[in-house]
Amino acid sequence: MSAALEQKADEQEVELTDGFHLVIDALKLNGIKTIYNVPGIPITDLGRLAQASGMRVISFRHEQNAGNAAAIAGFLTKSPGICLTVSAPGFLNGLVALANATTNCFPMILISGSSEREIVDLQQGDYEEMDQLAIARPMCKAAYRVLHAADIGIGIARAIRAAVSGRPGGVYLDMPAKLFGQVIEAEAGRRSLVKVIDPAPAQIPAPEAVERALDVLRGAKRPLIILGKGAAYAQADNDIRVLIEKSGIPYIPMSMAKGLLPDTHPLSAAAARSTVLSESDVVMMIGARLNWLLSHGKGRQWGPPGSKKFIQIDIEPREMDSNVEIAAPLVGDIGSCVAALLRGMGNDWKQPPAEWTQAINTKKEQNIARMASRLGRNAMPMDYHSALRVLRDVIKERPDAILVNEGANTLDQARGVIDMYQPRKRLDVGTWGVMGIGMGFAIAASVETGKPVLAIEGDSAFGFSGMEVETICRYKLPVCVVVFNNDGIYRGDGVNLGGGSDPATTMFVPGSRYDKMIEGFGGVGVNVTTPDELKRAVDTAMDSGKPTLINAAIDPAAGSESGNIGNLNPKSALNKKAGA
Ligand code: ADP
Ligand code: TPW
Ligand code: MG
Repeated sequence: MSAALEQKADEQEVELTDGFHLVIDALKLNGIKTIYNVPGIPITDLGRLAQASGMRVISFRHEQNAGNAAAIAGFLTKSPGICLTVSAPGFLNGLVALANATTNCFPMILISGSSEREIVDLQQGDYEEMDQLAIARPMCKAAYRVLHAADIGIGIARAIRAAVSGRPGGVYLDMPAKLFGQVIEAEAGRRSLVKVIDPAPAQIPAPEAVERALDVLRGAKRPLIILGKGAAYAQADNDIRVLIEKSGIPYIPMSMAKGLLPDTHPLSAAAARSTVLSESDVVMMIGARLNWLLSHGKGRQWGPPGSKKFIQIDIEPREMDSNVEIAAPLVGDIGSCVAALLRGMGNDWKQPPAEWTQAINTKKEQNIARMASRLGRNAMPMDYHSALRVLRDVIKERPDAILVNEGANTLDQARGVIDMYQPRKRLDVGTWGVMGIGMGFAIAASVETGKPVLAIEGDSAFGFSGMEVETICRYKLPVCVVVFNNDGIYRGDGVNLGGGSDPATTMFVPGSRYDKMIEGFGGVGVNVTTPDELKRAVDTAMDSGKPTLINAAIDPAAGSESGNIGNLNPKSALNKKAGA
């Protein structure tokens, strides 16, 4: 504090504030109620004071998990999730989550404490010194630094706006240690705060773009809609359902768009996915990118080259033509675009030809029957399907529970087997297929929604964030983790090709008991080997709301290399034995 200000405060009893309080006040002014945090110099007191001020502060064991929690909080609420970390290593740990959030278009703000500019810029070797702003910049949508307490209000306003407007994404906010202790007059501080008005303004599509899209749709004989997680994020649930039902166009949901309409909806073509992708003539993407998850909109999966026209609804104009030509780009926010399409469709919209919908239904019935016979088997040891049948029933009985899912086979099989019934209830590895989101997502899902959470985790996937079961126990969250324990990555029967005594590179300790981990923190651990045991254990956990970890023993030989995406593995031309 400056001597003059100190004296003035003493003499006139002027009310003072400081950087710590201004950060908290700025967040609260903007409706932010929760911080996902790992304490340490220089932000320990920021967490404490935030808690003292009535904010919820959830302290994690590792910043990556706190960052993933903030990211999914952003997806679930359309308000940026806040992750708070210490400098250099804590910042770097959080950065993976920030980059992942940006890739997935989830709004979050990573606030990291940092060292003083004078020392960092001369590289004089401060405690946890790093030029964090420079490092964060290419990993996120925007990156800012605040140097003066009087700028905290503006800094946080800019961060919020950058995170949620247009295509949402991650924002980095650098706060050097000195900032927190800076003192200014409280009145000046109050005036410096900014309540962001309309942080994510509606982006209305151009009328001619709407007409163009409707023209292309009208000309379609075999139309298809693809719903992506942008559609789930947009929270235009009702209009999207009306659009699909009024148009009669079959749709497939991308993984995190499952449940936007119930997966059991008659127009869902998910069970005839390869048929509709290859045979459709017009495809309208709503909040889904033509990236690797849709094989870039080309190749065998999409039928003969030139056989399709694409309509794409997206808020990001540069997404158009990113992989293939978009015949009708519809740039705007999904709520506004879908509403405009509905208005333009009028009351005499012609449903797609019956041959198309009938062909899809025939295919669906075949595939559903095939799946049913796989699900009906009671393999011993359990395979993926016998365990997932049970979890499918759990979600059917408790459709408002949130499902978190990661792994390879554990992810791909669960996505196919478990129907979702409500929007934004399925949270998974997203655009990167990243491992490690599990416990962070589960914790934030529970904190943000108050709903029970079922996390279905491969044993490898779980390991990336498993220490956070302590956090789940500490905050007494209603999270039930089911570890699909097949003794390894993809499979538990790998061999050491060198013949030595070391285990194979993809193996873990066989017969591990992950359930014992949570018992150490006062949670409920259960080991199960049959579908009946699994069902009982999950039901008990979901009824009680007690933190629970169920170790589900899965046949080590049941999985396949990389789940459904084994084709993406490069193969050595020399060592034929290495590939699975
Ligand atoms: P998926 O993986 O489910 O296919 P993607 O993450 O690839 O979904 O695509 C989501 C898309 O949604 C992004 O291109 C993003 O710009 C867009 N998006 C996100 N929110 C909105 C919104 N409110 N309005 C329009 N587009 C949005
Ligand atoms: C950050 C590579 C993809 S899937 C996976 C790994 C390590 C684990 C698969 O084993 P799991 O599931 O979870 O036991 P299952 O049922 O098939 O046995 N590091 C990061 N992200 C990714 N995607 C990997 C590594 C990977
Ligand atoms: Mg495994």
